[in-house]
Amino acid sequence: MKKIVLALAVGMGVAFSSFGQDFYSPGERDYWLQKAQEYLPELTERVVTPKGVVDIVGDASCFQGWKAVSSSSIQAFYERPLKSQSGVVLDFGDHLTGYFTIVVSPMNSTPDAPARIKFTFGEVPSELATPFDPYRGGLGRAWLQDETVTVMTVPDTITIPRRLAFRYVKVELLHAPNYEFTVSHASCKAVTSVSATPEPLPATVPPLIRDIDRVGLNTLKECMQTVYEDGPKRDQRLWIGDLYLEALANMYSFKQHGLTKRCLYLLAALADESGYLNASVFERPYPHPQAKQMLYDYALLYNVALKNYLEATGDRQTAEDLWKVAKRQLDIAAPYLQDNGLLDFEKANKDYWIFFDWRDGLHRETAFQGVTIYAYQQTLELAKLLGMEKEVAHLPGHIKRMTAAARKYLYDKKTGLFTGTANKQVSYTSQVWMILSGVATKAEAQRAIRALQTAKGVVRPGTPYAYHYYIQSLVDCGMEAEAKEALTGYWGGMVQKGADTFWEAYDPENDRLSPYGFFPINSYCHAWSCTPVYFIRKYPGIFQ
Ligand code: RAM
Repeated sequence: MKKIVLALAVGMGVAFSSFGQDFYSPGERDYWLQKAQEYLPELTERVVTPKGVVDIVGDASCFQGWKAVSSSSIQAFYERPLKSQSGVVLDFGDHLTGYFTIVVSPMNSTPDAPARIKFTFGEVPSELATPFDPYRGGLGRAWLQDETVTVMTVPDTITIPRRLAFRYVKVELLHAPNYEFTVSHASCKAVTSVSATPEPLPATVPPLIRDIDRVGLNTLKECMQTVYEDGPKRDQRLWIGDLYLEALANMYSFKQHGLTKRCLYLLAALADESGYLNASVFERPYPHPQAKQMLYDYALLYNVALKNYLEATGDRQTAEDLWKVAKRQLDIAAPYLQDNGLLDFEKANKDYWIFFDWRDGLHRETAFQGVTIYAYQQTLELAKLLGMEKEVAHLPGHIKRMTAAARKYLYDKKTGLFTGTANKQVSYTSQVWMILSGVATKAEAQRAIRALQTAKGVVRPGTPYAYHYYIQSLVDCGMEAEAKEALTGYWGGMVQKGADTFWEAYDPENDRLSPYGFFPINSYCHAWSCTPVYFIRKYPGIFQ
């Protein structure tokens, strides 16, 4: 099977060149794909059974207004006919990613018709209580995890074909037949490619930090499948931005570097003909990219991920193999660099999806300048590690010029805050990227962070993704107490609201925030929110 997939995918790789001029040769693409396949991890399987039955109860004080309250034992549920308890919710006790099975058995008469059962799977209680239809989300409705099964003959054992991500399962009887039956022996074959156990935290670490670390590890474990997925419920694919953060967290926990290597090669093999990386790729039915979906900042962060990988593993071969790809990503910025040292944001914004965060109205100009400088610096470091500085001899000059321009045009000395040129919006993200790129001095960085707390109309991060960079910027500018407070406040907030795994979007002031217009479609086990694992373990002096 593996061989067939590889042949198909390699065929695809070759096809790239037949469409037009390909920046990479078919041989390069095939080799990168082969390397990716070589590091395809085995999934470990574990059969998990439900811990009990719960009621989903409305409670305004709980996350999104719902909570799960233990109601009866699983045995009691198995023994009674489904007809008498349709709508019951089983609780597996923790977040799982895998395949759900249940047994349907007749009670005391001969089944004479099919049975129709609906299963609804939820990562969080609200998914079991919020009607999915009429559907009004911005992403495909089919991501929502409800499945109707027609059991043609009873007894039978039913396995839902799609892989699911859930803690809770609602079981409803649709169109009751003329006979009684039970459902029992519910189980989930849970899968992950994680097989290592990270080092335990020292006994002195406070309980909240322990909880945050535990939930972060759980999030990462669930997302580590045959690639670093962004979310096992949705989108189940490899995105560069998610990989970047997952790889960091993995580096300080499971240390399964083979998965990082696989993902770096896979992204390279599936780059656009221009040589620029597509922001996300799919493994199935054969490896292919989400074509023409390029995220400016993600493409540049690939270089940082490669540098981090080299530093963590010393695997020069991989870094050398992929250096050409990293070098090519630098060119993405080139057309936008103006004589004054500023990048032309308006122009780039037309050509690319410039991301940084899911937050409506975020003005991304300043962060765009910052991430480019940062990626240039990190790529220069990578070049130095590989002895390739000569190939990027233009970088030091660019970094200097762009930094000076950012200081001149984007910094408001009066307020101590960074804003855009025409758009004077104040956001966390703008300050953060001016700090990470070293545009702000340490003193300026601290002043900007303090000014954020009192400035009016500040645009706050909408996702743990953006929050990660905020914490990193606090660490980088020496605001260690603030970094700890921010981490415990934000991720600790999710823990206190009952998170088993960390969420894709989170605003402490708006539990129902959704980038997609309908919160049940959000992912509640999302890769990019696992990074407390990295902070807690990389900087024990600050966070432990
Ligand atoms: C969403 C996913 C993914 C992210 C992109 C930009 O679709 O949540 O994690 O990387 O957005």
